[in-house]
Amino acid sequence: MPVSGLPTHDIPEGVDIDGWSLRVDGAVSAPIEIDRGDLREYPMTHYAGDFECEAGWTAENLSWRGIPANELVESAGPSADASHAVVRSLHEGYACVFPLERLRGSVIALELDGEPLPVEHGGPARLVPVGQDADCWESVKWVTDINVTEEDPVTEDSAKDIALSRIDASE
Ligand SMILES: Nc1nc2c(c(=O)[nH]1)N[C@H]1C(S)=C(S)[C@@H](COP(=O)(O)O)O[C@H]1N2
Ligand SMILES: [Mo]
Repeated sequence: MPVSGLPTHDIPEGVDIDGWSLRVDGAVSAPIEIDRGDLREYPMTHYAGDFECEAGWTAENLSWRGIPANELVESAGPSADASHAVVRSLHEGYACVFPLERLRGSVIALELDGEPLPVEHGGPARLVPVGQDADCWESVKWVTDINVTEEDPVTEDSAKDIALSRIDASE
């Protein structure tokens, strides 16, 4: 039995969660880097929702638990002009750009359906955007870096292209 209704995909080459840590850096006054042990110092929240992939499948009523992204962003002290963030991953080359306000409202999920988030679904930490209008590629698995910026780093965003080219290839 899979841990959830999420289908399992191959873990990209090079994803090695030993020594995983999560940084918040860029346009912040106090960059932070937290490891697995530090995670429990942050408050946790719960979010339940369906997860819909552009490829045509939906996993219904997933129950996520994790740290509100706002807690991490705030603790690093974003600059007054901070407007966006690039979220990066152990998955080399995968990067997703968010307006900072949207990122603040999302969850850095550590648990799925009451279990520690399995590595195949992005453990130890997966970004879960909150709300109906999120795109599947915004749910960055194996998050390692939230890089705060003062302008829209459009050219940094690779997640959508990676996800859509994978969908095209499977059709
Ligand atoms: N790092 C990373 N995160 C990612 C992706 C990816 O290729 N790399 N794919 C995205 C897409 S398109 C989907 S549909 C979901 C799939 O989640 P799952 O593998 O847990 O089913 O992960 C998202 N997050
Ligand atoms: Mo997707």
